[in-house]
Formats: sequence, C-alpha cells, structure tokens
Amino acid sequence: MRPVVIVPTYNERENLAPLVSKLLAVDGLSILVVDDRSPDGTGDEAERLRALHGDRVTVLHRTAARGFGRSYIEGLAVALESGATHICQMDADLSHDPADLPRLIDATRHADLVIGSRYVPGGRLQNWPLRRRVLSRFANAYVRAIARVPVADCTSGFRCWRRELLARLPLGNVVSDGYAFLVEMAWLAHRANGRISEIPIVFVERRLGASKMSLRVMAESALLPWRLAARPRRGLL
Ligand SMILES: Nc1nc2c(ncn2[C@@H]2O[C@H](COP(=O)(O)OP(=O)(O)OP(=O)(O)O)[C@@H](O)[C@H]2O)c(=O)[nH]1
Ligand SMILES: [Mg+2]
Repeated sequence: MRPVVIVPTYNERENLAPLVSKLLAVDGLSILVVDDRSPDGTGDEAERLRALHGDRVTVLHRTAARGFGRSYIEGLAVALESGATHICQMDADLSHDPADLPRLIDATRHADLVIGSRYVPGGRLQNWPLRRRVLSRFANAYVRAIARVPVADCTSGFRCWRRELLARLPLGNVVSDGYAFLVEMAWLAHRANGRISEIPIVFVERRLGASKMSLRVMAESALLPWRLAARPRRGLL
C-alpha cells in the first residue's frame, strides 16, 4: 500500500509544521503540499520541512493562476503518476485531524471514495459560527436536490480515493474550483459508479490564518449543481 495525502496551501505558514509532524506519525504516508505562491511564505516553509523530512514530503509550487481546485487537479495527477495506491485530500488548517487518516484509508476496503463527513451520525462541527453551519447545511441539501449526489457531506474536503476510481475520472474536464470542485468530484465518482462511503469526523474551525471563503466561491457553488444536472452523459465519462 502506498498512501499519499495532498494538502493544498494558501497562506498557511503557521499551520504547516504542526500538520506535517502529525501526518508523519501516520505509518507509510507520503505528503504532497501544493502551494500557490502564498504571499506569507508557506512555500518556503514547505521546502524547509521537505529538507528536514526527506522523501516523505514533496512540494509542488504552482505558478499558474491560483485556485483550490486547480491545485488539486495538479496534485492528483502527480500522485497518480507517483504510483500512489490511495490518494487522500485534506485542508492544511488543522480543521481535519490527521489521526483520522488511517480510518479513512482503511474504509476504502469497501469503497472507492471515502468521505470524512460532518453530517453522518457521530460527525460534528466544533466552533463553527451559526452562519457557516447554516450555509454548509443549505449547500449540501441544495446539491443533493439538484445534482443528485447521494452524499450527506459533499463539500467535505477530507477524503480518500482508491487510485482505480480516480484514474478513470476525466480530471481534465473538471470545471470548478472552490467548494464546487469537491461537489463536482463527488458527482463524477457517483456517475462513474464508484462506491462512495462516509465516515464520521469532527471538523474543528481553524485557529490560525484566514478563511478563503468568498462571494465568488459561493456564486460558483450555487451554479455548479445546475451545470452538473444538465451535463450530458456522452463524452464526459
Ligand atoms: N493551493 C491553494 N490552496 C488553497 C487555495 N484556497 C484555499 N486553499 C487551501 O485549501 C484549504 C481549505 O481552505 P480554507 O480557507 O481553510 O477554506 P475553509 O476550510 O472552507 O474555510 P475556513 O473554515 O474558514 O478555514 C486550506 O488548506 C487552504 O490553504 C488556493 O487558491 N490554492
Ligand atoms: Mg478551513
């Protein structure tokens, strides 16, 4: 087994070292940081950690237009190319607990995509303001109703893929970038008849750094389910 975790970063300088040290405690896990030329020097910090920890840490410095989804598309290609058997995704801001990764990876024994979910029994949100809770709940209900993705938490960025499913998705056709990227990937997994399962996680609000949530991100998320619902079956999968 060769698991890799992809961590996109934009201005996460203070979060990266504690995150990487917790990830290194997960047996056999490799770490791929995808930084978008963060102005706060996260890229340099990632290089420092790579030098310190050697071949378990890889850093991708993007130069094209910045984007959460764009970063993942590049990271997923690199991870597949490297021969990873299990490809995990998580945020850098310590909202996702690295200690949950073995559970996520293990659950791929019975699924092609495992989602760390805040909205299945046992899942929870910690320290999220009411405004974010309502928005997130609404977003999930909206996506399920329109795009028909059978997932309780389709905007969760804590995931583990079996490489076989990921390798047959048309990653080059993915159109979205923010939260919508996570929805689009879950939708693709479902359309490809992938087995999707959710396991409960506790999501903790970031303590350091700033959120990248914006009006543009929300507008894109509002539009995407309609685009997915209208997407013809032929040609894309
Ligand atoms: N490479 C890259 N990473 C990004 C970009 N935008 C966000 N990220 C990273 O994606 C992850 C999730 O972004 P967050 O800002 O934490 O978004 P969020 O979790 O919805 O917001 P908060 O709950 O407020 O933290 C974090 O690791 C960010 O650093 C980007 O444009 N490029
Ligand atoms: Mg966050």
